[in-house]
Amino acid sequence: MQGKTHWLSVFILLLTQAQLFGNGIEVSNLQFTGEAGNVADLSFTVAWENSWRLDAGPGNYDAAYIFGKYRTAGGDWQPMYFLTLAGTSGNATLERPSAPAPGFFAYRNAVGTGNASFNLTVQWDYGALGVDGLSNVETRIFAVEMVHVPEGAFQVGDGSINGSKFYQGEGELTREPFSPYRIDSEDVIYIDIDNLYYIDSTYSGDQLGLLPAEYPKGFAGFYCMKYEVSQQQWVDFFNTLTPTQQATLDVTGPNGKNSDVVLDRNAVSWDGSSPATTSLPDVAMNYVPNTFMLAYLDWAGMRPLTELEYEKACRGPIIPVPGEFAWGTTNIHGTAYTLSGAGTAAEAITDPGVGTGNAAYSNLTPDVDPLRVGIFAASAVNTTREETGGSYYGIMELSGNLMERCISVGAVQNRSYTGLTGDGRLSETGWANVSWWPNTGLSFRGGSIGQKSSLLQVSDRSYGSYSSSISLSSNGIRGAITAP
Ligand SMILES: [Ca+2]
Ligand SMILES: [Ca+2]
Repeated sequence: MQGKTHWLSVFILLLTQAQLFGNGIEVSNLQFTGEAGNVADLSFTVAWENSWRLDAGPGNYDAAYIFGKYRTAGGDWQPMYFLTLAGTSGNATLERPSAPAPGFFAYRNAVGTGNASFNLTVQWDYGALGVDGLSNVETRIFAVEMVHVPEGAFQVGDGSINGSKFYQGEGELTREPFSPYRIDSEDVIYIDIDNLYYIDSTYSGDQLGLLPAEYPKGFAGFYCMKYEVSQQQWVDFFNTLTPTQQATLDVTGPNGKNSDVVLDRNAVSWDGSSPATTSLPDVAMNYVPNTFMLAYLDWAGMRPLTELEYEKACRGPIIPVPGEFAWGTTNIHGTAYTLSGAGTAAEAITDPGVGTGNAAYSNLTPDVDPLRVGIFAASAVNTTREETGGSYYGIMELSGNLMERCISVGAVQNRSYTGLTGDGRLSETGWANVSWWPNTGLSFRGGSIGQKSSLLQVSDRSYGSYSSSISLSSNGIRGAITAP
């Protein structure tokens, strides 16, 4: 239920030891179970709660995205690329995304809901990497909950044009009524007054250009993280970096929150040499500038969403409702929330709205701070889309909590984006180094803890393209991967 990346680390000499982390997605029983010709069999169990595969409604499924890192003799961590994948429990479908993403997906091979648990074995060709035997090898396997968004047509914009929302241009700027813009392929989209368009505002974007065929438009299927990245996920990432990379991506440093104390619930602390820690592992990770977000996604073998994919992830293929939020209606709770179990994995809201939409926004959270990921699904009185805040496909917190940074339609360096994923490796200094990934001009979507409700609307583009990469208490991280 929580959006943690849980990793499990093992030395070959300690095969029987397994660590379990929290109550979200878990990796356990990690061990080398065979070895032949310098190719090792690596086996483990991945399990999480509230999994689904549906044949009606959205007709989609959730999945674990699994990737590994290894190091030898305490050296630098490197990504693991697996030769072959095998589901040994018989109930999982395994799927590898396009190169260079180093991980793979595991999901239900049949319709069902509830707990998922898969026993998996993958083959790792360590000999090809020049690794001399397994005795000094340490491996960590990470798992992230994701949601499959199927291929299909949909619409962007909701029929209103305030907030520089997308609409179908009809040649005259002021002509009403406005229609959403339908996307029914990955073909080139022209941005002009006769095609995809939006009205000009301070951060709307340049109203120019075209989206090449390679730019992900949301028609093709993709996987989207079920939750915003948590602080534990960030710390797990940070603690696999080299000292040079850590100096670059230190959220406690001047490019982040510039403090080791808890600030707006960012509780990440780092003394410059020991592993970084957080006392709020389940709370969404904030204070990350664009460059930090992109580094995380490159390391994990993921990529940013485009703002078109963001609207698809929220709305699905159904007809847009003017002013709708990620849960598909315009209803939204307006009274401050009370927390129980604050700071724990079981952090919950004791007084969620009933029969209306729930989200963290407009000062409704204690001290205007972000909440733990997945809190609304866990707290809802009725498990409706409104009360859980869930999107059409079951993706959480797409409206509110932290802002969703997406690749914009409205900036030239963003329109060159091709949807290439990271390869699991950062530059020596710690930056993402994926072709055509922009780090400025991004679209800040879905609103956040301190913002008014209109900014939480699915189609709102008040920050359709924002010029700089800044560290804010209200910006977070969410990753995607194009479906193979
Ligand atoms: Ca959000
Ligand atoms: Ca890279």
